[in-house]
Amino acid sequence: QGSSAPHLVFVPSAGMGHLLPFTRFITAIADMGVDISVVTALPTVSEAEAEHFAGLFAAFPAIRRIDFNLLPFDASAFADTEPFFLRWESLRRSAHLLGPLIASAAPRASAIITDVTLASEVIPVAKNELKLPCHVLFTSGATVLAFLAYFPVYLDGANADHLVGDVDVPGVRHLPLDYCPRVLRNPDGLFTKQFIVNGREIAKADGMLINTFDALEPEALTALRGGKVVPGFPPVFAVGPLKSTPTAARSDKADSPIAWLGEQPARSVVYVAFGNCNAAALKQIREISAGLEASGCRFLWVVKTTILDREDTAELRDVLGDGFLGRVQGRGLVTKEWVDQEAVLKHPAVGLFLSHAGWGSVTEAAAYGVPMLAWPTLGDHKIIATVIRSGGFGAWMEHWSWQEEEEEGSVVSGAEIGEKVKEVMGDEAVSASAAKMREEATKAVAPGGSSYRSMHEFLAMLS
Ligand code: BUP
Repeated sequence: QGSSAPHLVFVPSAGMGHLLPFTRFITAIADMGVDISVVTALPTVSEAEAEHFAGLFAAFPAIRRIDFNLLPFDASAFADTEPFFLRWESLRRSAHLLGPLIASAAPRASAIITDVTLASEVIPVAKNELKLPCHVLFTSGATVLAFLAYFPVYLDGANADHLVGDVDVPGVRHLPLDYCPRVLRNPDGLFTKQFIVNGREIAKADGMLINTFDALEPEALTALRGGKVVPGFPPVFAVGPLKSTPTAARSDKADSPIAWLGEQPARSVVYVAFGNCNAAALKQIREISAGLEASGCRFLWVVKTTILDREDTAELRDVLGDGFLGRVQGRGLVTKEWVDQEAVLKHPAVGLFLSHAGWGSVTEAAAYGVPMLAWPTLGDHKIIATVIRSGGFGAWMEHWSWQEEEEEGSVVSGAEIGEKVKEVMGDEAVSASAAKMREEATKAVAPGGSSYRSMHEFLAMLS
């Protein structure tokens, strides 16, 4: 790049669900006349992330890497806290080191783009210390962003105990307590504290970048931009759907499901995957298998028995029970491997996506017009499921709860899963809405489209 190109310094956070949107955005703008540096926290949190970073720097040699050595972090004060929340805390507590690190970057940084989980620490470093504009790349949707931004305002007006109830996000929608991330019910929890400080601080950012598009989340985008959620909220740039990157981790293992899909009739396959962080209880996995078998549909199922960063040693045959794989041979493919999900969703053989409703999955399904059957597991998934429902491109079984690993609780029966899969597969209204969403997504990123214009407005603001 020429020396006059703006130099953007990206500060991603931990977790593939956070890293993937960053690399998608970075690779989308890599040839748009900007210099790019990426802060990489060391030690890396997982092999998947290390591979992902390595892939990015190998595919884009012009992108600079800024090593960020984290300070030792004693997590003993946070018993029973999710490993990712601890990792975010560790990043947050080292964030003051970013000032000198970024100050010494050459060419001089022109702006910082931070992950939202680090916002309350990185925005002050950028603005007060480095005197640089700071943008937030939000890794979920605009509806969830509206909830995050409004949540501290809601708490200020709520009772003194900060007890969480239904949250009416102005101009967006009424979110019953049950839709809000369950972890927020613990006012003293680490995540709750991070969520509140980040939610307050993002109002001071110079811009919010989101992997969404106007037709996918019209209410939330209009409300955020109009200052209805939080008055004076920063400019919101809806720049999606962002395409996957040629560096996608482990994409080389993707051949077999794609080859298998090539042998299946159009729109005949249910793709079943619940993201990186959601392992179902064994008894629920058995019911899903019964449901898929009973549905009579073809299926491609990514099974996870443990969450990311723990070794998944269970044998599929033991997990799925005797005879299942034999009975569904030819019409069902089950894998524990990472699949190239975007290639799957893009494939004409796929007719339905049974999903946990993670934002990455929803934007990919919307981009390729694949109807969804949402089975939210945790975190922001129920809020995201409201986007699927209001967009009409899928169904959400609100009463289907999710038990993780060995948790006790009621499971959703195979019979019910099978019925619902069949029903949504055959639902023409849902198919039509999904096809319409794909058209809108395609229009949004094409020259002149809403996301195309948003991306260019953002880039113009940097110069
Ligand atoms: Br699993 C899996 N292949 O096998 P979400 C996931 N992905 O490409 P998250 C694959 O990971 P939460 C696989 O395409 C998507 O971009 C998928 O993101 C890709 O869920 C991403 O859907 C998954 O946002 O869980 O982040 O795993 O939402 O709970 O944080």
